[in-house]
Amino acid sequence: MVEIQEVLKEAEQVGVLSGAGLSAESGIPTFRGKDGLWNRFNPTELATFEAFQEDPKLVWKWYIWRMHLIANSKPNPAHYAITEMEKLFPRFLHITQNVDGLHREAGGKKFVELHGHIFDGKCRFCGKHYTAEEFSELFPIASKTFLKSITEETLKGEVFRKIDEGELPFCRNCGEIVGPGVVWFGESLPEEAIEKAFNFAEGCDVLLVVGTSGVVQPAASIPLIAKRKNAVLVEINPQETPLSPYCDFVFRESASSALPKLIGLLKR
Ligand code: BV8
Ligand code: ZN
Repeated sequence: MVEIQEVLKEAEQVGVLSGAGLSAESGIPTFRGKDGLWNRFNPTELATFEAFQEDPKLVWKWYIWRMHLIANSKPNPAHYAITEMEKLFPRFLHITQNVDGLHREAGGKKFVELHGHIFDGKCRFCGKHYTAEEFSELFPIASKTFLKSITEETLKGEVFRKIDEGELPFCRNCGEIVGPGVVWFGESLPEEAIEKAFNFAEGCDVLLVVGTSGVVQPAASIPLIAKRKNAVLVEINPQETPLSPYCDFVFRESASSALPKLIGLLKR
């Protein structure tokens, strides 16, 4: 069998499709794992526009809790390895489902965020988008700097109390309550991101599928689109997934151990 080293050495266009497993070793819980978020919360009760309209305070407390966790996390070696890949291949793109932005903190430039960015704001009533900076002015308790400066008990005490008392982000445009800048279930993905991701996947010589359970659509179709155009698929995941049978190479290990190893092979 051709070694993965040769395949990568010849590759001109390389993509990475990543999911929550990429940030697991930064201390951010995944969605469907044993200690996953969805085990403690029900996604349809929280990550949908209906849930938000039903109980915006509950949904905002859940997101602020996650944003606090992310604000106090750092990229892990897997994020840095992906950033390094940007320079190792003539054409490279990191297609992520993650909303935590750790790939940005790791110096990544060539990425698309299929499911948005958790520190941005999105008004689902008038469509206005708020960048992370604009949103932190509108909703100071959602700013990274503030969240970095408080403990979990301040978060669950004072901050949650403020939200309960009605401190929420009201849209500058239409006055309605602004939600987090992520893609919820039932919402379509950002046109530009999905277009760029699908086009790039079709031209890939190699696509690395890192830390995703491959269940959420349409992201989970990206590896199959690449495969149909003869890409070599590489799965990096301690667990088996529905994508495993389509993969030419499988690393049944964590992203932060496999990715730096792959970089090492390339540099030899
Ligand atoms: C849409 C953002 C329609 C919010 C998220 C029935 C069948 C098929 C599809 C559907 C269906 N019913 C509904 C749908 C569509 C639905 C969907 O796919 N549902 C699934 C659950 C069945 N999809 C949608 O609704 C999408 N929109 O379809 O719109 C439409 C079309 C046109 C016009 C209008 C509307 C929107 C999907 C996006 C939802 N948003 N999150 C937030 O974060 O709060 S989903 C969420 O799941 C995250 O974005 C996450 O990235 C994504 C995927 O999960 P993973 O990243 O894979 O994470 P997971 O925990 O599952 O797996 C982690 C993996 O890592 C595991 O395999 C684990 O083994 C591994 N791992 C653990 N540790 C490590 C590791 N790997 C490496 N190293 C480690 N250390
Ligand atoms: Zn608005």
